[in-house]
Amino acid sequence: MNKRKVQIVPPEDFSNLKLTERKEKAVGIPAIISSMKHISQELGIWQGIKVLNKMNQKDGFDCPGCAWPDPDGKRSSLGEYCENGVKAIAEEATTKKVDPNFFKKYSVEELSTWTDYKIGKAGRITEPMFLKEGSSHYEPISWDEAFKIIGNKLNSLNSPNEACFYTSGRTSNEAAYMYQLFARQFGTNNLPDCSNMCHESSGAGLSQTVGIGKGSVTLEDLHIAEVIVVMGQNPGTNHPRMLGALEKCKQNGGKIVSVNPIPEAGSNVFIDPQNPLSIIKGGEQLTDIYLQVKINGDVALLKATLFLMYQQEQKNPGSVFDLEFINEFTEDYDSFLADLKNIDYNEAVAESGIPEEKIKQFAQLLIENKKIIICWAMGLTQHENGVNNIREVVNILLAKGSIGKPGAGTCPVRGHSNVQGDRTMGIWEKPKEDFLAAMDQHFNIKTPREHGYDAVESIEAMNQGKIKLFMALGGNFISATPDSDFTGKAVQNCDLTVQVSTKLNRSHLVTGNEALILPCISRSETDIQKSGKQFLTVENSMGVVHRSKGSFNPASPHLLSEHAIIGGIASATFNNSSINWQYMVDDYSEVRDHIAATIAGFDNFNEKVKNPAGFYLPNGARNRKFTTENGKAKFTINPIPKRKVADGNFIMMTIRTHDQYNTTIYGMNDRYRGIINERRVVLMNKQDMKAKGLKQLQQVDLKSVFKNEERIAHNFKIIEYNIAKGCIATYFPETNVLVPIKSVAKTSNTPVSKFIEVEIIINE
Ligand SMILES: Nc1nc2c(c(=O)[nH]1)N[C@H]1C(S)=C(S)[C@@H](COP(=O)(O)OP(=O)(O)OC[C@H]3O[C@@H](n4cnc5c(=O)[nH]c(N)nc54)[C@H](O)[C@@H]3O)O[C@H]1N2
Ligand SMILES: Nc1nc2c(c(=O)[nH]1)N[C@H]1C(S)=C(S)[C@@H](COP(=O)(O)OP(=O)(O)OC[C@H]3O[C@@H](n4cnc5c(=O)[nH]c(N)nc54)[C@H](O)[C@@H]3O)O[C@H]1N2
Ligand SMILES: [Mo]
Repeated sequence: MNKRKVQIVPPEDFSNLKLTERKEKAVGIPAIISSMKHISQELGIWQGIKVLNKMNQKDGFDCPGCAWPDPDGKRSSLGEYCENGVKAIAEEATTKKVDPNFFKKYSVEELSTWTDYKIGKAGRITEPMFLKEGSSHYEPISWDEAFKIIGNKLNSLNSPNEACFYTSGRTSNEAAYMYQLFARQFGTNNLPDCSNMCHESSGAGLSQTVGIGKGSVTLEDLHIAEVIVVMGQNPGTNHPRMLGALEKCKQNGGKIVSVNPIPEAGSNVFIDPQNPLSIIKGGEQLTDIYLQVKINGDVALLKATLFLMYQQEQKNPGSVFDLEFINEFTEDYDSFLADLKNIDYNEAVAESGIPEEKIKQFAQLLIENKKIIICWAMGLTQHENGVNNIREVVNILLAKGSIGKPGAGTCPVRGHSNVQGDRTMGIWEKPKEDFLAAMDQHFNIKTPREHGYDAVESIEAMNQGKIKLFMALGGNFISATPDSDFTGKAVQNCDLTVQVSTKLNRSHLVTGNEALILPCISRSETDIQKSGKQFLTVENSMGVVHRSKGSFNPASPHLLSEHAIIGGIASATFNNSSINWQYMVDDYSEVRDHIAATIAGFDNFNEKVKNPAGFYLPNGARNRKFTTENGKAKFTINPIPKRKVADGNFIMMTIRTHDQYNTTIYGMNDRYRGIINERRVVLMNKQDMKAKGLKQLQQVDLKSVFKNEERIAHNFKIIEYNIAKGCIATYFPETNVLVPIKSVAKTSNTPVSKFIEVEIIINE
């Protein structure tokens, strides 16, 4: 048993909160100033500019931030990046170092009392480190010894299923492919990933209805859409380059609808920092209709809207819905209609929380237009009914025939820059039979058929002592997962935890009995192997696979690539392997040849990837070739969610600030929301504050209530905010301690991070 007394959750102290004006406008000059500040603090201005000149260019590296696509054609010479991409690269290319002296100076217990911000700012990890059983400090270890420890441990397990291999979505296609192959050759499908906590509901909802778990639109489609609906997403912060696409849509006469419990900055006005005219003009008003939905009121909103659309359709059949498309390409339209006719329209309006007038405006827009795109992110997926949310989105698009034609379709906006590619490469705990069969045949191995653990199941298995070795290829499992205390203790049950990382985070401090840190080179850095300089490939949110090539010196000469680390572990684990792991490390095109032989859409991979703009993967929904069982897209019936919270309690969503990348805290400001230098805040509606007798900046604790279980987080300040009534917002990961492990989405098993019942307790 692990005796170290480490802190699982970040310290609950306040910083020094300042409130400033809330921003209606996104990007513009303040964004340029903010990016430059981050880059000069971390790597100096000249090196910074050199690095930025390579980001998202055809001969450069893919931005390590979000998965928003690059233009297929010419790239802007002024830079293809955004403020938050700059922060992401500043964080990665920092010149600060976490070296063996650092670990000698600070014990893991001491480091665990630091804030996540301070931990992350310590710098890049320079050498492999080992935390021995009973030891308080990490010590340096050679790569060979580290690989041996892992190999020996794996070979000592009673079953391959006592090992678990997590992936975060920054990993390249080639590394992801090697990693899943390694896990399956070893004998387990325990391959949880960050996607389990992210767009898993999108994958499930879309596969069931249109036959592919990915979106159907391209970047060009957004430019020519007549209506773009942005639901449960904050593009101004999390996908800033999407604002440019929304702007193009507007300039072409399109309309933008935003559905969100809070009016997020970027969705209102966008100032293009690369366009001096836009700066002078004061930007483009982006949102035409803002619908302030209650948290999880989306199905109710969509149903009320469909009801209004159908009323119009009945008057003149075929005038609103695309009956030709429905007849030829879909099924279950009749049962969908039967259900729609019977809904309680007034209840649906009330449950959405939106004034009826606004819903009518929205319905009218959808009635009048035929090229509709619906974009969404975590506001739809991280709900108990997350899968149903996506299915209801699909219902609207199918009714309008708005899929599989230019300017129309589904657009789940992905998070991590290669999360979609990792899944394509087989990072999945529930692999399909045809995928496994292809692996077996190509490599002459026998991959396991039994499904593995996803992220939540892994935590439960660790809690029950069923996992002895936990390895993570990137990410920050401790802080990204729900129920921090429960998860932390579960991970501490492991014999050995292994983290392949660039930077220090809480998962290096809350560990198994023994722990290894294996530091790797990052995307912007040169990767030289036996056959010479290597490049990687990634897949963006729209299914374009393209290469990414780093060109800067690695942060330390001791770093290995993720590929070399996986290859090293494989060589230390298998004695007589039918797979030549060393070849794959020596030359990544070898990995691409294996991918070409086993994964659909990658034939001639090494040839195709020579095109600097990359190539599109097959996508049936894009051409109305729905890859469901019978080839038809499916209408579905999704009831309005009924979950209520007790009187006086609130529904809490956990969201990102403008200054973080998931658990990496770039800075302490949430500039657009006017919250400076504090993360322990609760955004709350004025009327709710009044009803509860709460004052601005009142100090409170938050207690989450779930099926007679209680969880508490201390010290938050109330901030009056324009948020839907009955709803509050706090920042992730500080409030992950309040997300119950058993509160998960049906089918996708995604933690419900956007609907947490909370009681507010005054603590001063
Ligand atoms: N700079 C930066 N970029 C990022 C990330 C980052 O942390 N920083 N993270 C990356 C990752 S992994 C991901 S998955 C994406 C996340 O991108 P987002 O999904 O935009 O991230 P969140 O902050 O979780 O924001 C959720 C949004 O949904 C709204 N919302 C919450 N509940 C509901 C609801 O019930 N209904 C509706 N309609 N809206 C709701 C919230 O108000 C918020 O605007 O961004 C990626 N890009
Ligand atoms: N309450 C709540 N919880 C959430 C969410 C939420 O909205 N609310 N969002 C969920 C979502 S959408 C996601 S995607 C997950 C994110 O879960 P994760 O992907 O596990 O977390 P990150 O914070 O993105 O991981 C950051 C770490 O990755 C490592 N890293 C960075 N770059 C590289 C690299 O190039 N290689 C390697 N090997 N390591 C690297 C660094 O060490 C860094 O500390 O969190 C989920 N958790
Ligand atoms: Mo994500």
